[in-house]
Amino acid sequence: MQRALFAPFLATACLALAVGLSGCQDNAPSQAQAAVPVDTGGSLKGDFGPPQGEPIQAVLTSPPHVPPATNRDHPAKVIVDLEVRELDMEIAEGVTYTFWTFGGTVPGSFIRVRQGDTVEFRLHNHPDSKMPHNIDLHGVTGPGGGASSTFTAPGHTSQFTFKALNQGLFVYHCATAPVGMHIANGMYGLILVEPPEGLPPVDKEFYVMQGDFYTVGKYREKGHQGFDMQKAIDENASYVLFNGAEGALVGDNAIKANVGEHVRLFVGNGGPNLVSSFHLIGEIFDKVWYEGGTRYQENVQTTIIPAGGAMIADFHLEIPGSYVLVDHSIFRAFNKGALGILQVAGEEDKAIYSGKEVDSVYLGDKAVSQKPVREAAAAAASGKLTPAQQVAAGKTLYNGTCSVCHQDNGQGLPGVFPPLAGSDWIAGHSAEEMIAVVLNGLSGPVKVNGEDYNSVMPPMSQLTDDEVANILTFVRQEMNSGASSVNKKDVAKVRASTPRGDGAAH
Ligand code: HEC
Ligand SMILES: [Cu+2]
Repeated sequence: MQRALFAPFLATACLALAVGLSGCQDNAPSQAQAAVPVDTGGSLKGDFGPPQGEPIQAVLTSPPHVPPATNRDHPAKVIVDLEVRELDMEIAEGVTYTFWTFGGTVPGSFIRVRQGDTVEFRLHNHPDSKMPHNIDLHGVTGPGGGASSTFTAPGHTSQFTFKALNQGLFVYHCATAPVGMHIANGMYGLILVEPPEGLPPVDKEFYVMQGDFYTVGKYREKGHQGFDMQKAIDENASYVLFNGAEGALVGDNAIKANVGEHVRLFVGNGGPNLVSSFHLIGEIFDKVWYEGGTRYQENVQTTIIPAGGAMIADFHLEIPGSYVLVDHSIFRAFNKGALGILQVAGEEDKAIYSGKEVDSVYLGDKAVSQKPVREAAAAAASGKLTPAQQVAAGKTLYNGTCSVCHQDNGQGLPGVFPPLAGSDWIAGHSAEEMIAVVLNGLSGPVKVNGEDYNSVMPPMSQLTDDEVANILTFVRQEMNSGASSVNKKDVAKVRASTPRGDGAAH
């Protein structure tokens, strides 16, 4: 996109350098010269005159989809209709949350216009809403970015018009008081203002946006969860998510591409609090338009996306498999949900990568859809949870939680990790004692099926009561022929009766 401007700029640079240096040759630009940025002129040069032709209705897309390129060589009048909806949706398996949305999704609908366009923006607040809302678009030149012009009560519509003077990828968000709460509930999205010549063409484009969420219950605690203002003030997120839900980009929802394709990610960070260290495990970004601006950096591993900021990343796919999007502040990925998958199909290339997928151990239960967990949670909510549902949910949770050490089928590793399947330790101990092992860990000598172990199992108290109940029901019934099931009240009792040590999860 900067190509057309290179030649004249290099000539100028040569002139300037020639004052103090010799040997500046026009026909042999050095690498350093080629990387010197070109001035786009900013908002001063972003007005290409009045809109031409008939007004165009903007195509809005839900994440992870991106509207097609505008493919225009002139400024137009573009009409955007965006509707605010307050909706109960899943934030994690078996956990619901009342999201406030732009367009019915978190993040909100993706908007794509061209620099110089005149945008007629209509904000509709659905009659079922309980709150007034507005919108501040970071791509708007003018006080409040549209916020004061768009304060909209439930059942009303507001309209304002702006000219998109600066190119770039911009965040938009609600700015109605309390602003932090509206953003924490999911009120943000992205608007791309294309440079006049468009972005370089790629094969696939995706829309991903990170956000942090604050629930009264802890991570994955089942049922409907309300917003926790104090946790938000303390910046103590219960969830850090891509596209508004744990699993929004996992399993069947993974984004998909093929070997040989050029892929582009438009990634925003709604915050409200946390800065993202955005990383794609197993790929290197060929280009990153950092902070959503005009310059790109090349060959990037991890890029910072500020709260209320965005970036564009381009890369080429060589090897098939699962590539994992994470916030590399890594507890957020594995313990708060900030994880998504790019599933790449195609031919192996052993010269570049030898193969062998390690997902199951690396990602644990994060890489697979947790449908059985959701079904068990729904059944528990209606008081009809069966041991079979607990076993199914427990099996899903066992994978990656316990299987890392006790192995996929509970067979253990001789001398290192004792078996859970057909364990005489389990046969000789109560359900309460098993619960205590999971919550508090176990160390010192133990004998299982005639073999001595003297190692350490760390406490796994970050698991919720129903997760522990379901895992142990699976281990007891499926791996140890029919011991009794465990319910979450038993787990709560054991948890309450054992003080948590320093540094343990609650
Ligand atoms: C980091 C490795 C690790 C993980 C993860 C782990 N364990 Fe263990 N577990 C051990 C070790 C090591 C021992 C033996 C401790 C000792 O030697 O005192 C053990 C012992 C046990 C025992 C008693 C001995 C037996 O084999 O019957 C039970 C029950 C058990 N673990 C259940 C679980 C469950 C359920 C999970 C998942 C929630 C789990 N463990 C996760 C390492 C682990
Ligand atoms: Cu709002």
